[in-house]
Amino acid sequence: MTAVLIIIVLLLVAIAIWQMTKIFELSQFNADDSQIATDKDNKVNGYLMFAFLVFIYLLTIFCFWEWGGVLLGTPASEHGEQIDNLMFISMVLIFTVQIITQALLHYFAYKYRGEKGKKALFYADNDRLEFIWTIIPVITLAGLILYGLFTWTSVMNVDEEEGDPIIIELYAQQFNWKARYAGNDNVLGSANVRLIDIDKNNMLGVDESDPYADDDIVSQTEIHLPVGRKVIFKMRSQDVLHSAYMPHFRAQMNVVPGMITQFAFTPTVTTEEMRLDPDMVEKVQHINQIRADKKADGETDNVDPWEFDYVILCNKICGSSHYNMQMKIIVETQEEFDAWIKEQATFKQQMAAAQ
Ligand SMILES: [Cu+2]
Repeated sequence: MTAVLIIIVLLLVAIAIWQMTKIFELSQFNADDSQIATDKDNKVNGYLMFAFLVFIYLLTIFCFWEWGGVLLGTPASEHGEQIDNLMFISMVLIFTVQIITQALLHYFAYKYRGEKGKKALFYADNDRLEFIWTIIPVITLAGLILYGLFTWTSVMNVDEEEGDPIIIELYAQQFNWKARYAGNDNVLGSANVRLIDIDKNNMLGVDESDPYADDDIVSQTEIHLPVGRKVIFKMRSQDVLHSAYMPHFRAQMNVVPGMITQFAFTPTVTTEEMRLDPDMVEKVQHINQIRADKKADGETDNVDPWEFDYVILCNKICGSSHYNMQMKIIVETQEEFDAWIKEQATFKQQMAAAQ
């Protein structure tokens, strides 16, 4: 890879030197003018502009056709729809403006191509025109920004008093996630990296002397969430900057050493229901097809058909194993959730067992 880059750089440097000598020659008095563009050259360039326009339109259509299927699909949280709408409206605006301006840009490049005897018109200014092309973007962008701000404020509602939320700590560490449930009192016991005790498997540094910590429950492998109940994630990082990314719930928040960040949402679709979602069924089939093809080509011996699960991923490049920093999230009914949480050992029980 480095070798290819070096070759490309050397090639570009050579082209630059060649072009500069050409400019130097042309600027000489009595220079040979065979290199000055003729009407025919300008016409060819004008048509090439049109060809480029067609190329970028076709490329856009091809990208949608080929990779449109990797979009996220049905949102699985209450606020997910709002985020998707904001994204959709922004994209429609961007694509509309892009399609129109590119067509105009390339058409004018053709129409006003160089021609012998053709002179550029000196046009000082036009207040009305300038007013129009200033005010339209101002109104559009102001509208979009206001809409985005309102969406942001409504999504970032982490009010602990509202809607009986369940409180979970997300603990990030190179290169894994851990979750700590606040337990029956729904209050997290205090914690500090200095209290981490590997012998007792107290990997989150939870304070044993804090009574609030007694009923906390630490899960090292998966997060269970009851459907329809608001959850507030309080995030801590042990080492470097991480980012908690839960794409299906349209949730992302940086996890910063030395401070607690938070994000709240209400899951609306259970894992079982999402597995039956037509979009998801198609996506899973597609991935399993790729696996089967790879298996047939002898590229892999991983034959297990993949089954959909929600995930939390790390979205900050935090080190060598960043790519695999993830944990499974299971959204289930309240009864299933209660049954799972009952089986988990509390922090107090865990510490007592480690004595
Ligand atoms: Cu990370």
